[in-house]
Amino acid sequence: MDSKAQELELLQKIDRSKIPAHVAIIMDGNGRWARERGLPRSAGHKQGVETVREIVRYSNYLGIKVLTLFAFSTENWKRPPWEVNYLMSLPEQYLHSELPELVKNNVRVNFIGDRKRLPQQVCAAIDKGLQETRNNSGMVLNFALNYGARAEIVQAARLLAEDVRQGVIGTDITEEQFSAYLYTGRLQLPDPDLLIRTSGEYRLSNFLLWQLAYSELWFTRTYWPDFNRLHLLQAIYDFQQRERRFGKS
Ligand code: V07
Repeated sequence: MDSKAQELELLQKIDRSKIPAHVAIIMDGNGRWARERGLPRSAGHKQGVETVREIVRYSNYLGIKVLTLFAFSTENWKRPPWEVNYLMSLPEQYLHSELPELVKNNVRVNFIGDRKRLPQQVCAAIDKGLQETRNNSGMVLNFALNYGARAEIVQAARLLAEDVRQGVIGTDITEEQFSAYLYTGRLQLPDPDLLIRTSGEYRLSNFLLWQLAYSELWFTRTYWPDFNRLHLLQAIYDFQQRERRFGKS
């Protein structure tokens, strides 16, 4: 069966009224994809950007409301300088080629992470993306860059402590109040319904620890550069077969 036929078959099995509102993806396996082809790691990242283009388009087509992509973790600074430099060129590259289409398709670009360590050129590219899409009302495309969940939680605690000190709120903190201090709370993003991780690793790797509390988790051995719309459809189909209980018995 060719991939178009497989796509149509999966689309028929999927309940289009129950598409997960927020899908988050850990895009792993670019390096291994490259190594297995005898290519430099940068070639894997380059192909990974092609996958980002395809998955963003298709997510929008499916009616996903929020797509969060883990592009660069706070741990990724430990990689060799040439690789970090290459990775830091990707936000600008991606936005340079895709921003007109994102604007046209009513996609709103968003960003979570610590801007402080990001190079100026990356911040400028992000700002341009935020600025040019800020009035869009369609899918939110949320890039996690220099993101770490524990740092996010600690930073939320600091902001909250300061508000307590200033008497803005009391000390009887609720989960809802706390959530509001996270990156995702400040942007009013819902928690992810579905987390996808590629490349056969079964870890959260310090990604959205608070927000993933009740998310369905879906793993595939497929490397990110080989991930395509069929994998996304399969993940959504599997998601729809599960019964979400949110801690209820
Ligand atoms: C990166 C490609 C995807 C696989 C994972 C690592 C490599 C898109 C972006 C991006 C980020 C911000 C933005 C627009 C695009 C990106 C990095 C790495 C650092 F506003 N892909 N991608 N950023 N990879």
